[in-house]
Amino acid sequence: MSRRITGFTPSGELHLGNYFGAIKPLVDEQIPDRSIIFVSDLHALTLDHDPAAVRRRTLEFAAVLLAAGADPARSIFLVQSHVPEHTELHYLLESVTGYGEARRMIQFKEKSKDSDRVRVSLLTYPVLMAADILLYHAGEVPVGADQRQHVELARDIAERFNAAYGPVFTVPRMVNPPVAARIMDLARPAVKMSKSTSPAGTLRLLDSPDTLRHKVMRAATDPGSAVEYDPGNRPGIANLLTILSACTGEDPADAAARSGGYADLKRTVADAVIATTDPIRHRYADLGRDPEAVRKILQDGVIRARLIAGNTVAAAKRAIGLLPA
Ligand code: AQP
Repeated sequence: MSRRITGFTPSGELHLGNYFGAIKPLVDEQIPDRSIIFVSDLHALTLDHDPAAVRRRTLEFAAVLLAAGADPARSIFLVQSHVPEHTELHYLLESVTGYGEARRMIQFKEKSKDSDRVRVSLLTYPVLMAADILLYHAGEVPVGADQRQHVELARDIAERFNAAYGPVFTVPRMVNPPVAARIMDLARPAVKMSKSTSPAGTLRLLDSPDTLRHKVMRAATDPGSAVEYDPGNRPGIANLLTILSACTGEDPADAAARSGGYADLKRTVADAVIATTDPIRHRYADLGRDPEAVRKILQDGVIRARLIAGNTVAAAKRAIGLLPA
């Protein structure tokens, strides 16, 4: 059985899109020594960043992920920069990646377009993401739909390396959740909910119940008043129904049929979001009282991760032609 891996970049605050797109699919199926969850702190250095905020959020992300169900007894749980093999493999993989390939990444194009001081790491971080995945021979990568191109790049790099230098890497595949692979921003349903979009449109996992309710009740809706699941023509309502479906497991069209109008739907969605996130907030509050326990879990994770990662890097170095020390 192959491993499963997913990571979270401490560039803002974790939200419901992160939860349904990647956290829940991974924590629901944790298998000892087969599941890897990490805080991708190095990815947070690709845009202007505040060093103190990245450090603080890294520990906060670790605590939120634990509160959301990451179980160190069943998963290897780590911070990316604590395992130097991530960056070591990154360089080796850069040596089998084309500049044109990296430049074609949609996230690079979007995040670089309004900046005149683009960091080289913004161009190359998808290769680091390939290293994150290939390092652990992960066959499955549970992620949201926005990560499709990056996982495809990881596949291409693995196949190219294996063909040129021998079979070192497992070729990964992306796993999307059946619903909620792309939750949209509540205030602007044309863009995905994200750490860096509008606070009003982003349901943060640590938002208070009142804040969550306020944001849902103010969500942008569509002209008309019928509650129908029609993502093409009624994106605002479809997004609310998708969120409801992700929270309750009910089919979005069935939820639409049961709903008594926009206000009624919003009340139901707010209740479902609060019920889903309440246990996370409570466990987070408990963990917050003992940050040392979180640090200890991360230290254990590094030891376990390096046992796998060290072997992969050694094999990759040998295959690509480096003289063993
Ligand atoms: N809106 C979303 N719906 C479903 N899945 C989502 N993911 C992100 N947004 C949604 C998934 O969450 C995982 C972690 O994402 P990330 O930390 O790597 O960063 P990201 O995709 O860049 O997340 P954001 O929130 O959009 O951050 P910013 O604004 O900083 O770029 C990934 O599996 C992602 O697919």
